[in-house]
Amino acid sequence: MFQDVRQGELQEKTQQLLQGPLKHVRAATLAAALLPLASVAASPAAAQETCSSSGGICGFVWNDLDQDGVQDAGEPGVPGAVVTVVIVDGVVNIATDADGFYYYDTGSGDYTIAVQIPPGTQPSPADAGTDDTVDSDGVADEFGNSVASLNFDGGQDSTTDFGFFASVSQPGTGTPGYWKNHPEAWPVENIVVGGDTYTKAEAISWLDRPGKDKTITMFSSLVPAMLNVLIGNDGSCVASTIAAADEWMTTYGPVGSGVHAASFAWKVGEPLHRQMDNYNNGMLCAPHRD
Ligand SMILES: [Ca+2]
Ligand SMILES: [Ca+2]
Ligand SMILES: [Ca+2]
Repeated sequence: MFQDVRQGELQEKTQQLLQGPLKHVRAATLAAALLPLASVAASPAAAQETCSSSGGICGFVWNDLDQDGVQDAGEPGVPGAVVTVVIVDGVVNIATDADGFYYYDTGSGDYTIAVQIPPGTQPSPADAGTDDTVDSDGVADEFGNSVASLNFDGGQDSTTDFGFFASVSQPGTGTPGYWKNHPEAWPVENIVVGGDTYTKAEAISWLDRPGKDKTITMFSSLVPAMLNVLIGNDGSCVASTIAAADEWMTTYGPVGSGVHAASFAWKVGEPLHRQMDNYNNGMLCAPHRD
């Protein structure tokens, strides 16, 4: 009850600020400005599990520690997250309170709710499980937000929540040119391709060697893909392709065997090469090193 009253006061102060001097302040600055206010309403030690306001849209922004997209006991809220509510005639920026809740007092309508992805995190999987009251609803857009839409039919709606978890930091992928020119960056002294062992120097001498031999093309995307995984990049999207390409090199290699572009071998091999090329250029599940 006491919590409700303080929460109500906080909302009112927030609204005054939003409609007054802070109306045009950038979202991030606004979040910082509202943070001290939010901490006034900090709840006792036990984390709240539901919104405490009596009406409008509210939701929970939380640290989804086990990355499953579901709010579990012990997963803390993210205070001070920047929440943008898109309304008919514009946008309203608010911030989550000290417990990770956001509140926007409004009437029925269609809303889009966007939360700035906190630095170093990524959104949880959306709509995991069957219970909308405890799942995460946001999906990443290309502007650094996690976005959900809500058809609000009045009263209170507390189902639109946003989970985030810490991104695993990856060193980033290198292209054949990078691995050819940076022998010091190689994590191994020898590499096995298609059952044959190459020293680092031998492998480098083949990388991107000009010519029409497709075993060189395959070697030049396969070896960098292997190295990119070895140095700690996520290889989940390319693991089966690497295995198939290695198999291809066993069948049609070793490198320098003179496979032509018009051959059946390359009909099978080219899609593998393209996939690894995309991976090496940071277009798949690991970022480019630049
Ligand atoms: Ca979870
Ligand atoms: Ca949902
Ligand atoms: Ca939900």
